[in-house]
Amino acid sequence: MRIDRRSLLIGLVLIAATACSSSSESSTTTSTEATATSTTEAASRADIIIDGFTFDPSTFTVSVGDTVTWENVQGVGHTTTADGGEWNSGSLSTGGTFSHTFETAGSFTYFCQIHPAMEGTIEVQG
Ligand SMILES: [Cu+2]
Repeated sequence: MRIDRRSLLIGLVLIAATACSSSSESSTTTSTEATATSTTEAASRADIIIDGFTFDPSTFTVSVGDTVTWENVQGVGHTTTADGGEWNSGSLSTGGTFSHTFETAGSFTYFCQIHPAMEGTIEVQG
């Protein structure tokens, strides 16, 4: 009887230890989620996000003198290249950004040299 009771106690201690370690695992998961959130906030500082083979938003309106920033968040290289040659980012890898300042008013269309079906427009108001 005594031996049975002792092994029951050992079993309870093991269960408690397991419960303890699984609760510390879940707090680790929470801090990982917090890090992911701040990464998303950093990405949202770009004006135009390149993802899913699209420029988002595809039409973006600014004023003369404004700087537009693109960020590629897709796991594929992309460029932002003006049809009229005003700018060309070259290939942006994942997480890569490119900025261009617009000094003249007008409508500027651009595309991705790697995937020419990707198109966008910057409307610059004087
Ligand atoms: Cu592309």
